[in-house]
Amino acid sequence: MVVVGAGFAGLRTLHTFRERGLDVAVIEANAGLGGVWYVNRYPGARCDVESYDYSLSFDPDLEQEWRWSERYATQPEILRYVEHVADRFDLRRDVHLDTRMTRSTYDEQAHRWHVETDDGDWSARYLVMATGQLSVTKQPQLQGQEDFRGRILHTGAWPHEHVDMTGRRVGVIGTGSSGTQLVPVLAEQASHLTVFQRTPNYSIPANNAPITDEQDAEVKATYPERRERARRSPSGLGFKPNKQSAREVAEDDRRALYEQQWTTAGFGFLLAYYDLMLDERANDTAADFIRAKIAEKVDDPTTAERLMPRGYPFGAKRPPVDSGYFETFNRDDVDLVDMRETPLERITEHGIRTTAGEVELDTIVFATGFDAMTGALLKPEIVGRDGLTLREHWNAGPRTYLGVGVAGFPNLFVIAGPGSPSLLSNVLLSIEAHVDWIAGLLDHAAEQGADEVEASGQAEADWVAHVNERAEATLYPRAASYYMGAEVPGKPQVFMPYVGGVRGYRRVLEKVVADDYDGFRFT
Ligand code: N01
Repeated sequence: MVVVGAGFAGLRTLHTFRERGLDVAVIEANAGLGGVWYVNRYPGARCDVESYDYSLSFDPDLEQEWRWSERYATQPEILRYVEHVADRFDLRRDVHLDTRMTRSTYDEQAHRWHVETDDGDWSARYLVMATGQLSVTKQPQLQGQEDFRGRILHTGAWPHEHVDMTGRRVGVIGTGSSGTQLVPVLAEQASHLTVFQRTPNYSIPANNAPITDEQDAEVKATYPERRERARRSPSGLGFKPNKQSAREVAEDDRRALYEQQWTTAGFGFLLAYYDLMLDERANDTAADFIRAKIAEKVDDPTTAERLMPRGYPFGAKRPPVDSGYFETFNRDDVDLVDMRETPLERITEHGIRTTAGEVELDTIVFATGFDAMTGALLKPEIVGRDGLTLREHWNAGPRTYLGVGVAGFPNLFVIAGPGSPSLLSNVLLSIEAHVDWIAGLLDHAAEQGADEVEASGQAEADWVAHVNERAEATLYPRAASYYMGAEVPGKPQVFMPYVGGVRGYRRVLEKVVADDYDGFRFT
């Protein structure tokens, strides 16, 4: 088996299949382990899922011995955890770093994948794409970029050496999760910070805090129950959905619940009422609450107004989970440029020019995100049956069966791919669920004496239709989000993750197993 990517998905795949006796090689383009956590080193980078949930669950001893220090772990701490896992399970010996897959071709006679890399070729029965959902950065091609005399950085490809921002005038373009995490920390370092905002975001406070020994002991005493709660929850985060509608309750009660969720729940705020992503008027109640919070936090009413998201539902773009983002705009040394009022014209030698004039800068940071969900799958060329490439097969948007298999691409599996809960879930939990499920699938193939496992075209078409139908019944498609492919000009506009929730999706997978892996062909 060749696995592409040595982030959490690739390492978990390596461990699971090596334990089952397969020869597994992981190829990884970066010089180190950790995938997104290896490259997203910008100041302030941390996870927006709680540490105890954003961690591997397959080994109870690992769960007990690792001690998280904060409710939301920082990037360096997560990377230390990845390294620990790699050492503890002796994973490094099968990982080939600095090796990029360039092309893979399925050999229909041999039933094997021929995998080409920039450091030699491999042949494998199974090819597993563990390439992540947010691993190819989106570099905006702004006019005049080459003229800029200062430094340009991207949050998703941050340098490994320390970047000293002391005394520097810094401009940040982009106010998604990365920008929102970066801005408060950069404001402390830079002499002046200018944030260039295109779309305001509904950001939720993280309420981050150190984890005490008592809290740690409490979680570890009941870890299996916590994991099970997560698996049975809609998002894989363990939040119990409220069965009430936001529109059914009295305004005071609703405000009280929002207030409580705002100060405790982080991402779980989105689940305050079951219909926030189903009913526009229910969603408006949460959006209004967040806008009122922004007005409370930001002293200058004009700046507050500019920071208030409008025109798309709360949650339809993934909400950032921040630590002091809005408050940062109360500083004298931080400015907000609203690019809807004063659009960016070009990068100049000395900074950024908008229709309101030039802002002089020493450093520009692109916090402009990723070619999400399909970027890393389409970057190399993957050639399936009859010479069909994955890019051709997906020219109108990604098509998968269950987010795992692709018709016409036998023995190819995607971990947490488009068509599965993926970015709408606690991704770590979804990764582990997929790896274990694929293990069962390959056991079944072995029992059948099959050399080839392939999703059928019909099963794929039915699943794609189901994924779209479920998404259409929600408010998710109503924003120009990366879930929709809207972040990259020219990308097909199709809602990519499965909105049916972790619990609902698990039931689908169980049913497919009960029906002898219905939808897959074993030959
Ligand atoms: O990227 P984004 P991100 N000119 O795509 C703007 C995960 N993550 O890196 O909204 C000007 O969300 C763009 O504007 P608009 C998490 O899942 C997790 O912040 O398109 N602006 C937007 O404001 C997250 O959701 C953690 O109008 C341009 C921003 O750049 C995902 O990664 C931490 C532009 C991009 O926002 C992506 O987050 C960080 C242009 N040409 C990230 N192009 C955790 O905590 C883009 N923008 C785990």
